[in-house]
Amino acid sequence: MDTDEKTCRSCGSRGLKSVLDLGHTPLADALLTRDDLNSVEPVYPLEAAFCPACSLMQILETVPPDVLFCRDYPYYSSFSDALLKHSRENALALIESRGLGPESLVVEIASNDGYLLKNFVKNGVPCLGIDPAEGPARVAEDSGVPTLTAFFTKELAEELRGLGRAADAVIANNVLAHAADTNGFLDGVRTLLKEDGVAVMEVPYVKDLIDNCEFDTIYHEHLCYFSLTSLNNLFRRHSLYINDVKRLGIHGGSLRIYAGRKDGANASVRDMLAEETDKGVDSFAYYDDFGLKVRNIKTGLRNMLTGLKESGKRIAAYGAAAKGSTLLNYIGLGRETIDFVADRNIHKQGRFMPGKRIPICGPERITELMPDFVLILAWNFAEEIIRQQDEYRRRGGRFILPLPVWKIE
Ligand code: DWN
Repeated sequence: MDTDEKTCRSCGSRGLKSVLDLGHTPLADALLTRDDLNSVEPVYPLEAAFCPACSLMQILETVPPDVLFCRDYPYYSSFSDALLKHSRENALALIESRGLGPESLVVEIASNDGYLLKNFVKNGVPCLGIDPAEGPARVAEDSGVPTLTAFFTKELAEELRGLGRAADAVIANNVLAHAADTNGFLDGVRTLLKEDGVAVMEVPYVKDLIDNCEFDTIYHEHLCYFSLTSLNNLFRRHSLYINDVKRLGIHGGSLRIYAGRKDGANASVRDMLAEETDKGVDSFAYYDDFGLKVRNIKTGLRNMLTGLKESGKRIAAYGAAAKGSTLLNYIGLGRETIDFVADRNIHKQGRFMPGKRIPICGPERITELMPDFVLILAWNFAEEIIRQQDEYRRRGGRFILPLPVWKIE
């Protein structure tokens, strides 16, 4: 795609520079039903580019949000124990550090199935979830988490504020990167925040993505790939100030930022901004050879897997993750190489992976069928997954971790 036609999602500048073109791909979370197998899936351009003006990496195509996140959205956060533990610790730390109680209000944008807000409900802190995906929102409501089934917009924020629902804390984990209107999203957050309120957001960290070649986390739901520099440029344009930042291991490496209406950046922010400038994360050169590295990974991974298959080995995969769709479609391997994908999310079982149409089943199939190898597509949860598959390992099964360089465990 000619990047000259496109303007930056954050600052509106032209002159975006292509980083990696993954071609036309199906939607990573659009898992197919058996009936869908009789029809052609829609595909969309998937190309990442860098904005030299504000240092934001982003994809060029915007797939309509109601196509991505509403009907049948299959992602439920509660199917990962590690994520539940991470979220519980985040919630309890916030209650403690902000002195939240019965008079407070916590709003979570992209609250999914209530996996995080349930900790506020349990501790008597009034909260409100906002999520457009009907399935997860229903699960949240059924578990006692008040939830609006809606996209978060500046207009919704103004409506809530008008109803007196100003927030002491706005939590937005793994959603800022998904917002089709990045600037409107931040205007909405500021509108919702009380004068001394805090916005707490987690986003995948682009430095980890580039350093560890996590190209599979590039898919149409993820419109932006943030560094602290690009976040800082974006937030300040909306009179929001990042005052604290933490690096996290979750999801292959993330940032958690704490922002507010007042400017009071602490040393963690100053130090990380300085480190990014020192390493060049704020300039295109940092991203320039990413495409070549990814193409080499594709060749190596594809050759290893096809080699195992040609030698008579049986291979399955674990984790019908969105990142798994990107990886399988990019390396071009499907049912001729991988027999099935196991996943413990019951909403995904019985469906098929986008593009390669590999069947998705429950994890019990692994010890039932005993494939020689299991490729872990949800590598960000590899420790938790491998721990569960102890019997498979004891019976001689082996795992393949795909990135940054494939290895067999
Ligand atoms: O931004 C997003 C990230 C945070 O989560 C969303 N757009 C969509 C989603 O991306 P993903 O699907 O790549 O995320 P996960 O959480 O890495 O996917 C893990 C998959 O593995 C899920 O389908 C659940 C499954 N799983 C499992 O079957 N057994 C996970 C664990 C931990 C397990 O033990």
